[in-house]
Amino acid sequence: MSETYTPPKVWTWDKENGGKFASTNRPTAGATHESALPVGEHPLQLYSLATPNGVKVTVMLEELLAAGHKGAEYDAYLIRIGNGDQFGSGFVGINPNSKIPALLDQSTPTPTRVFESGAILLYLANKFGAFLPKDPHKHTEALNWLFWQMGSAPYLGGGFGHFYAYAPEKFEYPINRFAMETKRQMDVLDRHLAENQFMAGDAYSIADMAIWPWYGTLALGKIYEDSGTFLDVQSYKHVQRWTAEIAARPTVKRGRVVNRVSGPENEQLAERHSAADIDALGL
Ligand SMILES: N[C@@H](CCC(=O)N[C@@H](CS)C(=O)NCC(=O)O)C(=O)O
Repeated sequence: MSETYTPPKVWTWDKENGGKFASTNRPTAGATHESALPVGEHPLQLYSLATPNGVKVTVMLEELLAAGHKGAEYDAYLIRIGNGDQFGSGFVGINPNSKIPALLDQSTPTPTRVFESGAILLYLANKFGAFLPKDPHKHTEALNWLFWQMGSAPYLGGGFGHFYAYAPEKFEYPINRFAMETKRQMDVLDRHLAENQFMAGDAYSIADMAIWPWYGTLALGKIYEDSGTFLDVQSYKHVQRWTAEIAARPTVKRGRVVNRVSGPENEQLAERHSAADIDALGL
């Protein structure tokens, strides 16, 4: 790869351009193969993987169940994005964007598909009337931060994470650009959490559930190897306080293991079909 690159007049696909996701990335949408999705007996069918975007939803489902919402019972099926499962015809039917997480609600008169993790959190919050404050001011504040996360995390994951951890070479320009932006975002959170217990004020909400799997995991130094030191995450004291408080929730401990197929053995649960599947891990 040359140091100075002059873009051609028309971009063409170089399949060999390397990087961790080169085998699945492509410039077109749609299904690549026929593959029906499995369907279980519970009202909610989740097709996902325990990346930060996937964890948002499994934490919400565990929160709903713990709060007594029996209608939130779910089957969680594993989508191995490294193997291209997201391009199967059944998955594309639920999410034409071919990205986890995707949800199918079979309890509605006709099944409802929901994709985009923020839309899934909002759908579940509205369906069960939970984890989204009713007070108009706090409600709006929760939505402000939910949408902040949806717009901001691609700079952390697709920007910083991609160039710091996954790109075939370490390029200074994009690492600098996205390290600076990620630190700016951490400072945004730190200043807000200095004044607020949770993102929407005094009540834990879907805004926290959206933000924690990305920025809390970063604060714990667990997202990209050595990135905690590189970005000096310990200096964000209020993010650290909030991260620890949320990490201690039993529901978060449960939700983060669902559809997880890497890391410590006792934190891996490829599929979840009942509470007992998680209980068996003895978290
Ligand atoms: N904005 C989407 C992003 C989802 C997303 O990027 N999912 C990744 C895993 S974290 C994925 O499925 N990647 C597979 C691919 O890009 O082919 C959301 O929040 O749901």
